[in-house]
Amino acid sequence: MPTGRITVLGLGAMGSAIAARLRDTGYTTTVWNRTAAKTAPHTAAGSTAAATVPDAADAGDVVLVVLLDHGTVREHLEPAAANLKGKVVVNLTTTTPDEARSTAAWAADHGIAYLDGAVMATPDMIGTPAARLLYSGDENAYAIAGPALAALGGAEFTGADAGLASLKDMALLAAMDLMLLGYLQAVAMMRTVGVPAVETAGEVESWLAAMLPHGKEVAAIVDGGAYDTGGQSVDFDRRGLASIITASREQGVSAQLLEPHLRLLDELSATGHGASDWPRIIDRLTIPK
Ligand code: FVH
Repeated sequence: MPTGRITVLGLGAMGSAIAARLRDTGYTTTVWNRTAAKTAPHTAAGSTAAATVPDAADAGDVVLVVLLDHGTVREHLEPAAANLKGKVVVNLTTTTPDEARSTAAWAADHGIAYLDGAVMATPDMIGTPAARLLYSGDENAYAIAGPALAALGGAEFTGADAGLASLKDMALLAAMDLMLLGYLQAVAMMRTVGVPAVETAGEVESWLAAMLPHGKEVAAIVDGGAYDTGGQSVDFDRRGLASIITASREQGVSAQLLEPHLRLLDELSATGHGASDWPRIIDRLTIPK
């Protein structure tokens, strides 16, 4: 039976799933939520409800924060700083890397061991091997909270920079976002001739599955940094993309998702890199600090 007192701040969809999983695993759990009525199913199942965040902080050795956003987290943690001193706080709320670093600095100033987490899962996946949770920040805090965190799903410590978990989360979400927009572009094009989205979805899935392994080749070109492998070039890609844009427009479909990509390739070509490997586009994505 696990020992340790865990507090969960926030009982939305994700916080509720996390509190339930920890309770079911055998942890003594205290919960707090702005809308107090949401604590009822948890107290009925064996958790204790705290009336205030400071009370909730007092009741746990490890405090998991699953609130809406960075502002909400700081709004509720700051008044409880004295109660959190000497404890482990694991913030699973989605934040940006710099927001995570800012909360880590605030925690350090108040003697709080801070871990920032990123949940790569939906609430129904919590407690299953399909859930992947990333953590960064205080490694000692990770060692203390580790057994409880392992109950939530696959746990990975990504490094001492508190922003790393969030950065990886955001990077993977960026990849997903652009991929799903590509899917919608294909659906929009095929819909113009009456093909239902579900049929195009199957086609896109097979096509992307065949193409995805090439991602590692792209990565090798970027890591090599020379962009001279003689593979698909910027100018070759420009011609291909121009055709896709024209085809979209011919079918009455906007190309506004594709146009920024073409602009980046055009910029590369105009600066003398038309013969470079197309992944050189990454240079256009990097903003000098
Ligand atoms: N749900 C998911 O699939 C995703 C998976 C990836 C990571 N996210 C992040 O997890 C955080 C919480 O998400 P959630 O799904 O639990 O969100 P909600 O169900 O909307 O619950 C939000 C909770 O935040 C409380 N809250 C909102 N505003 C305030 C406030 N000003 N003061 C105090 N608490 C606040 C809200 O309380 P209430 O509305 O019930 O009173 C909920 O407890 C989030 O960062 C996701 O990005 C989940």
